[in-house]
Amino acid sequence: MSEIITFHTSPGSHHCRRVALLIKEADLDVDERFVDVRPPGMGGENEKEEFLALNPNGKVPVLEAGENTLTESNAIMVYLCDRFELDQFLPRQAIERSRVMGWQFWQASHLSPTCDALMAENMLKPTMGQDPDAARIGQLLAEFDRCAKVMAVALGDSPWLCGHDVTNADLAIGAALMYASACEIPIGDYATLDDWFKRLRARPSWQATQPPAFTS
Ligand SMILES: N[C@@H](CCC(=O)N[C@@H](CS)C(=O)NCC(=O)O)C(=O)O
Repeated sequence: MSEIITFHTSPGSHHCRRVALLIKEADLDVDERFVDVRPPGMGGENEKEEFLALNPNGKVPVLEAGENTLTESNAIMVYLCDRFELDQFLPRQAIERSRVMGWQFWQASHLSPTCDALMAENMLKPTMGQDPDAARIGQLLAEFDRCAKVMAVALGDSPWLCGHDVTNADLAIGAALMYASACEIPIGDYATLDDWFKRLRARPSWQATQPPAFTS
C-alpha cells in the first residue's frame, strides 16, 4: 500500500505556494488539508495543540509523509524531489543541485525578508489603518533593487534561473513574489525579471495554485 502524503496548507500563503507549485508541476498525488492560519494571538488553527504537535513553530506549510512530519517550504520541496525523483526540478549532480538550492536559500535569506517587509508596509499597515513608513520603504526598495539585479544577471538570456528548465529555484522565488503588485514591488522596472515572472505566471501550475479571488 502506498504511503499517504498530506500537505497542510493555506491558499493565500506564499510559503505554501512554492510547495503547491511543485506538486502541480509534477502532478503528485498528495492530499491537501487547509489550515485556518492566523497571525499569533488571533485564535488561528495554527495555534491549536493539534497543529503545534505537527509544527511547534505554528506555521504552514507542513507535509506529513507516513510517520514523518516535515516543515519549511524549501526543505519540503527537496524531500518531494528526492522522493519522486523529480530531477528536472532538483538535479542530483552536486554542482547543479547546489546551484538550485543556492537560489532557495537566497530566497529565504535575502529576497523574502525584503518582500515580506514591503508587504507589511504597503499591504498590511493600510488594512490596519496605519501609515506606511516612507523611510523604511525607501531602504527596502534599495534592497529589492539589489536582489532584482542579481536575478537579472543570473537570468541573462536564459528563460529560467538555472538554465533551460524551470526548477525549484524559479518556483521558490516566484512564490515569494506572488503579492508583488499589491505590495508595490516594482518588478516591471526590470525587463529581464519581468519577462521571467510573466513566463512563470503563464504556466498551468501558477493558474492552478492561484488563491481564490486573487489575480496577478
Ligand atoms: N520559513 C517558513 C515560513 C512559513 C510561514 O511563515 N508561514 C506563514 C504563512 S505564509 C504562517 O504560517 N504564519 C502563521 C504565523 O506566523 O502565526 C517556510 O518557508 O515554510
